[in-house]
Amino acid sequence: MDSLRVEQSWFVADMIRVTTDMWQKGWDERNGGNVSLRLTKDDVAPYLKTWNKTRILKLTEPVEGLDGECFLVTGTGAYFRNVEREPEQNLGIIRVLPRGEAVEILWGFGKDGGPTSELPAHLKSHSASQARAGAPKRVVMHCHATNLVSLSYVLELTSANITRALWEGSTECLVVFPDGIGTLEWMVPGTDSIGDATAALLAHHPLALWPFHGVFAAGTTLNEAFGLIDTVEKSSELLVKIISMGGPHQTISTQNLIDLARHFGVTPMPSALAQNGWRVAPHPTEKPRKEAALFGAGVR
Ligand code: 2HA
Ligand code: ZN
Repeated sequence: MDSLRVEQSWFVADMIRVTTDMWQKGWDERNGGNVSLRLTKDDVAPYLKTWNKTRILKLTEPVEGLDGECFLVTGTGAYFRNVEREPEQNLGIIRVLPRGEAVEILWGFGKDGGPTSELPAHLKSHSASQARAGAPKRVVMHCHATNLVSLSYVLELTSANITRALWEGSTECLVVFPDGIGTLEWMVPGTDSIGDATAALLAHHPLALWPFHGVFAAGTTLNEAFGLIDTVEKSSELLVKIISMGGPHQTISTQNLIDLARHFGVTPMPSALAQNGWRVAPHPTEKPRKEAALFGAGVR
């Protein structure tokens, strides 16, 4: 009898597809980006017996609320470009051990590889994102979405301002992410601190911006997490073009946003709805001004 191979499972197939799409989008140069998918007991049950050479990896800090949970995760140093060709080298499956102090590597990551360097942010975000309403969030996704990262150099970095700009960048955005995008300060990646800060944002928003670096999304499926980032990135591309053309001459108004929210039955993030338009940060060579340039609001 042929032995059951996890490479043939729906979850490895879907992970290959999404990481390949992310590579082709240009969001994951070199080893940039990482993805984790929570697996159910039913997902892993058929394969558990075939995984008999496991390794233990101690976590830098214990993680709460995930004891016994299994995740399919991209590997540290893994190039998304290579996931399709060598899934067992570039992906792996981990199980969180009791007390959340360590994980057991059940499958993958080559001979001596391990899970993504951003594992703290992933595990903490898996835990925290369950606080949001709706179906369980099984996916945490990080990448270097080009236009969104570009915007982080120019827009005033508050969650309300970035959210408002993205909502005005294209009409579907408010409907796709009414809870907006949270924004961090620049922080050193791969640390427990950036993991804690990201998880705190993903308890309230489906998305978190790491300025000058990338984005995190927490979604119910790989498809949904990818769709969130794709939508944000489309709006960001439009905004980059709009700002490059000198800024908007007209835009989606606050009343338009209210009408959209009512029609689609969503509740917009209050601080982003209350903000009148969106702002670019003052250029460092500009003299201090009373108020930063108002891009959105100035065109009503
Ligand atoms: O895995 O993207 O943030 C490489 C990264 C770190
Ligand atoms: Zn990154």
